[in-house]
Amino acid sequence: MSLRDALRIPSSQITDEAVYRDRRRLLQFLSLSPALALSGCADAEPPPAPASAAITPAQARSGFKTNEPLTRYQDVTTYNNFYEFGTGKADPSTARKTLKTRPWSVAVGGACAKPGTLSLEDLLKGQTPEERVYRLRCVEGWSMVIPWLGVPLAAVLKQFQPTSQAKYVAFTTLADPLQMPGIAYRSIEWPYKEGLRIDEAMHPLAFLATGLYGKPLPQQNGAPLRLVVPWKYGFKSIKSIVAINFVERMPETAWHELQPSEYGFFSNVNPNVDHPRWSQKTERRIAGTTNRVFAERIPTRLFNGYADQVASMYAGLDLKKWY
Ligand SMILES: Nc1nc2c(c(=O)[nH]1)N[C@H]1C(S)=C(S)[C@@H](COP(=O)(O)O)O[C@H]1N2
Ligand SMILES: [Mo]
Repeated sequence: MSLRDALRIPSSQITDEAVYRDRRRLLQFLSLSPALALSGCADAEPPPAPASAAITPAQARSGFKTNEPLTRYQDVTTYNNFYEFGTGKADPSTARKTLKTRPWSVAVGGACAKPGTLSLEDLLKGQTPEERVYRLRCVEGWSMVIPWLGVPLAAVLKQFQPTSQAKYVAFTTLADPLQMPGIAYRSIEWPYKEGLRIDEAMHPLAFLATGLYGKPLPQQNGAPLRLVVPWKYGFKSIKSIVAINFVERMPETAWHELQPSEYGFFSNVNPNVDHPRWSQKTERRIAGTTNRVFAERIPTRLFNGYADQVASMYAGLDLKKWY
């Protein structure tokens, strides 16, 4: 595939095409001038998390399900962002299934008492799989409702006994050009990286998914293990995780590295803070409809509708400054 092909917009491109084309043009620009991608200066550290951000278990559980119509399996698994397999929405599902998801291991390290590289089976041993029906809001302005299968992130992280130096958690995706054809293009500074503040990572809504619709996770959705953080823009929900690190400083993240003025570390869904190039007030809901072209536009909600569960973590934080 040529670079031109990789950046071509397929005629099947549907949701928010103008916005999407714009984002892709930025990518093209950045990948052709790598120096620009590195020109962002480091942000100052944000104020620490409030001391008591605890929510009750009942409050947490109220966010675990929603009665909103589910996005069809077919759409969840064919309309994807997974740039390691190409930048088109259909690329991840149509790419040859070259990603080898078994055996799979995850290296966990940094500020913790019990670091180690564990097989996926050992990482998840003793955990009880749960279903979570979450909204997923992409920064591009479309959203889905997805029934995930997996385990709470906190339960997995606690096994490694993070120390008091562990202020943030950094996640890394596999970056293997032999298994991931999109790695040949510098659309992102591979490997894809993401991060959470430690209290966000330990929040009951933060989830590690291993499946969806009761089935194992397809390659295009981030098999065999991906993060799901429902109150943040979709790009925080990093796929095909191979490393987890407890760190003291706010870690660099893939989209922030590419364009710091447009993609912040927190990236909480917020209709009151527009993307510099488009509004975030509404979204096109790809759910409960057979036609995603004319999927209805609905208002975007603060923290993607999870404010009751998560807002306390950001008390006193200027959400415009810490976008
Ligand atoms: N490694 C990796 N993780 C990723 C991405 C990616 O390109 N690479 N795309 C992100 C974006 S922009 C979104 S919206 C979600 C999409 O998840 P889905 O395809 O399962 O709906 O995955 C996120 N995780
Ligand atoms: Mo996204």
